[in-house]
Amino acid sequence: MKTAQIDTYSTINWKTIRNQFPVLQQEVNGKPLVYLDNGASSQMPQPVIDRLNAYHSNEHANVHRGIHSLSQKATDAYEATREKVKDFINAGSLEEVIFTTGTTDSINLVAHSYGRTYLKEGDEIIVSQMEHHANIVPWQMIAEQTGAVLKVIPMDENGNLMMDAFHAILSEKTAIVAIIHVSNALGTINPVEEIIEAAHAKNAVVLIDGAQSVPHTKVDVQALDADFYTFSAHKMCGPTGFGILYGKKELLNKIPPYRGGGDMIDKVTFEKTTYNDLPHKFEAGTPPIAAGIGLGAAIDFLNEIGMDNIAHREAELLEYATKKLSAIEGLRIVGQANQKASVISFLLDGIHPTDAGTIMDKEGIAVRTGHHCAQPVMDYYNIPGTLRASISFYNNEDDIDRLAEAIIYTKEFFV
Ligand code: C6P
Repeated sequence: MKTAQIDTYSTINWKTIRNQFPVLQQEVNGKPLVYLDNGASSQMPQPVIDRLNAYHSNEHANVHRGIHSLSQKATDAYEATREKVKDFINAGSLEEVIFTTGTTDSINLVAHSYGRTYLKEGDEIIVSQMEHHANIVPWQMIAEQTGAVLKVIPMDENGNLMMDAFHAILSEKTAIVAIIHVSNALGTINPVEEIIEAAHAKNAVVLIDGAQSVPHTKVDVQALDADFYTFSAHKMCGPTGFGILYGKKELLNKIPPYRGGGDMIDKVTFEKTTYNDLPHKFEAGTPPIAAGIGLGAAIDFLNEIGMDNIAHREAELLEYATKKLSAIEGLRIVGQANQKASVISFLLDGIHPTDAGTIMDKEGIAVRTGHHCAQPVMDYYNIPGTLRASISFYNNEDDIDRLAEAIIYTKEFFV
């Protein structure tokens, strides 16, 4: 990821930051925990946990419904998160920030609401070989219902998207381009600026799956000119069950609600229902209020460190880890793209990833094993899965050293 000139970087005490994550202070299987599964879910720092406790202890009430003080307090705290998200990703207005339950929910909202309304037979939806299932399956479902056709941008052996192929696939028939910003399985950072510009030249709408980018670098949705951008709170030091759909206002206004119920309506009669204004039109039912407030605290925490500093620290750790792991005989890194985020997928000669992951867990090392909800990536490499170390800014060089030691131990275990 690109990092700006960082004036504050040298003044940051990463140890103090790490100490704010209580989960990291424990032993697992008798060994100090090394948590390298941040791609699946990152950990919550004390200020986020404290904020959740404060809400549960003193502010719990439903939002947007009560005129009583507690409900207003909860609503204010919940809506403050919308303002924080708007600033965090530089959305044009609060109306463009839709609260969902996560990236999967956000993509389904666009696929079902936009897709079902505007796609017709013969239209094309472009995704890539390295999509997470959440950015494949909803589009397949909509393609089946509408007669639209799914096209796939191939990738090369290193995990770079083949951009010539993308430009060749893109045509007047392309209605939607739905692309992962950073691959969860390979770490590839995709050239989304180029993809968005080219797609817009053909009048296609672009959705970017930012689940693995927003937690790790500064994202400016207006500078990108993304039409839709999606991400999850639990991968950015926030709680589970909460996520964001950013959408351009004119597009969100053009599409129908995804789910019906309380809060998303203006007036309900048995003859006809009219809908609430943005953003509430897409937010039916009681939301995960605590999780939303928790995301606000997580954004404050990330902002205090600075997203450029976070990107810089993770790039340092990625470089350290790549060198360290590359030196281990019989270890193959899967995904060596030109631009990479702090994810290392790897294989050990002759050892199934699940077996290796089990031994590493005994050593207190948490890595993910399997297909990482990206089976087409595994099919491409003709492998059942990988081991994946996904690194966060609160990891350190000791964690990487422990990872390397555990890998060597695992290799010896299976000799
Ligand atoms: N990837 C991983 O271990 P949800 O579950 O809705 O918060 O996020 C889904 C999702 C969508 N896109 C990308 C790029 C993702 O990485 C994920 C979640 C986790 O890689 C769990 S499979």
